Amino acid sequence: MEELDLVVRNAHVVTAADEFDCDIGIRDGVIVSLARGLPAGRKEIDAAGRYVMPGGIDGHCHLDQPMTDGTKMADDFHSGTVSAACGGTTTVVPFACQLKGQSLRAAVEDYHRRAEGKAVIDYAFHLIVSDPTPDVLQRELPELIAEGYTSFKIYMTYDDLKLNDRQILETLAVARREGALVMIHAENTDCIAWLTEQLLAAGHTAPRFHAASRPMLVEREATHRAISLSELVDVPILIVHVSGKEAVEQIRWAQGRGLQVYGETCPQYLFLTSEHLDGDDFHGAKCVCSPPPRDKANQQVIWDGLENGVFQVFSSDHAPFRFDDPQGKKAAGENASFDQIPNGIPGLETRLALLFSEGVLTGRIEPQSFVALTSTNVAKLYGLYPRKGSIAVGADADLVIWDTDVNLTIRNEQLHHNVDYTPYEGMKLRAWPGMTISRGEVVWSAPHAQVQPGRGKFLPCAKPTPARPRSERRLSIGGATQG
Ligand code: DUC
Ligand code: ZN
Ligand code: ZN
Repeated sequence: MEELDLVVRNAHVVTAADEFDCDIGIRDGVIVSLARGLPAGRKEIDAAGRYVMPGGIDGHCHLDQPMTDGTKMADDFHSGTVSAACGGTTTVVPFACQLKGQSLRAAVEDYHRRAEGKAVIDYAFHLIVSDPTPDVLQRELPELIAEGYTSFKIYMTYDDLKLNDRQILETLAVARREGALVMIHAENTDCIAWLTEQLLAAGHTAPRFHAASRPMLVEREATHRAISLSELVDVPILIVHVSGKEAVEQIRWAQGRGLQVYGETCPQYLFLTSEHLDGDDFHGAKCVCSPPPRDKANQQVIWDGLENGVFQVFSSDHAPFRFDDPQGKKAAGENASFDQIPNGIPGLETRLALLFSEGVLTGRIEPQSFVALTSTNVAKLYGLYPRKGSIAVGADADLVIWDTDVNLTIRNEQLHHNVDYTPYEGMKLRAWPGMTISRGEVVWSAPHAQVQPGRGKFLPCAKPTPARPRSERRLSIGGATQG
């Protein structure tokens, strides 16, 4: 047998399906053997006693996304992917966002330019469709889906992004025809606008009123509407960044009716509450994101949803704005009203360790479910599986080797993003990736990043594995085929 480039020895491998002890043999960036007692490789890593899992895939993060309001995202494809790698993530899927009036193709080309030469781990793109003109729907979107941009996000709120119900239906119909997966930001825009107006008129301008302007009801109503529109068109959808009980109830209801409605949640809905928006001196702006964090009872519902299968994916929704920066949270001034604060919080680097520490090590979440939520299901939903998202012969050698004997306090100064704060400052963790391997190369060996800008490769995506309309789905049981 030709010599192996790397052997990760004595690994305690966890995949979404299995848990077993073996050596992992890697050649040319690909896993070529899984066995005990593999011959020596050119390089050896001893993982004895440690969990080795597929590298994380962050299926929802915003990097260097052009903004129209004078703000600027703090992370580009270099700092963002370094930060991801140091937190155990080996693939990111950020958004090529169409600005109104712009062609989708121009947005994609612009976004490629932003990534090239900078990314240190592999990346794919979702599209954001904000201007579904006839040309976009009939020509551009189908062409881009065929070229490997097989998922796209649509918004039900934000003035420069939102689609009305008719536009959503037309866009969903293209997804159905072309086999793409649609991610939906579900919040009722008119309710938010009306509540915002009321709050501002009453002089309630502080960051904490951001949460009051987007109560659970607005998310529940839009989630229900998104589900109904997708049912009408008969197309799978993913409801992204679900924040609490009422939206969970809608998704569970849809799933119970056999609809292909998937759910995503994020660390902010497990670890933050609306009280984090309270801080003095405008500090609450650091946790302004949409939907907003809720309360402890809703956190519990989100934990339950991760355990009981309502959610398929766990993403960061990393949307990085610096706090003390005129292009960041203070873009409209030190004491801007809540509606002028850019939405979003950082979380690429802390996503996996937070869930591992508080989910797996507390026994709330099985290790296999952790892998499914943070890697395998993401790869399947976005057409990156089986190259990504598993530890299997033929898969890319994207691995994370966990240190689970640590006693760590999250400090922003130890993170690698370009944001001047983390919402999780001071939180205690019992696990952190000791090593991240991307296509057989060590990119993070605690406490050092070992990265080469531009080594990350663009990944065209296949059509998503489960994204088939109901009418085309067949479940094969014991040879019989059911509709
Ligand atoms: N909400 C979004 O929809 N996107 C980015 C950040 C946020 O808070
Ligand atoms: Zn969103
Ligand atoms: Zn987002």
